[in-house]
Amino acid sequence: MITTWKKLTTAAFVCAALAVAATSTQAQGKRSGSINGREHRQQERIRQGERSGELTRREAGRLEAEQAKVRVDEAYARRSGGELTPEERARLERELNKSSKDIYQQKHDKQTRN
Ligand SMILES: [Ca+2]
Repeated sequence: MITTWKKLTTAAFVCAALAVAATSTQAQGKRSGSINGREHRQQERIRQGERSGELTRREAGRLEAEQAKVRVDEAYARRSGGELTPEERARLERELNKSSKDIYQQKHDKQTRN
């Protein structure tokens, strides 16, 4: 019971954070272009990998989860009004460097859907 409740609470928090992220993405427009632009492009790369079969469903699922984590961290960093401090920005850039590398690796390993 307690575990289920915890899971629900966590899920609710993630949903709320993603909603905040979506809202702030719209509100921020170009000012935060580099972070949101990178998130967008990485998401596209994952979709492309799914279409081409370079990513197995499992690989795609893991990469999607990694993207979701970055968006939650971004929402958390923006909670005070949208602006990122240089430290927050640097941290998100680091996470995006890692996820970008992970996408590359998964698209170029021997596991494919076909
Ligand atoms: Ca692969």
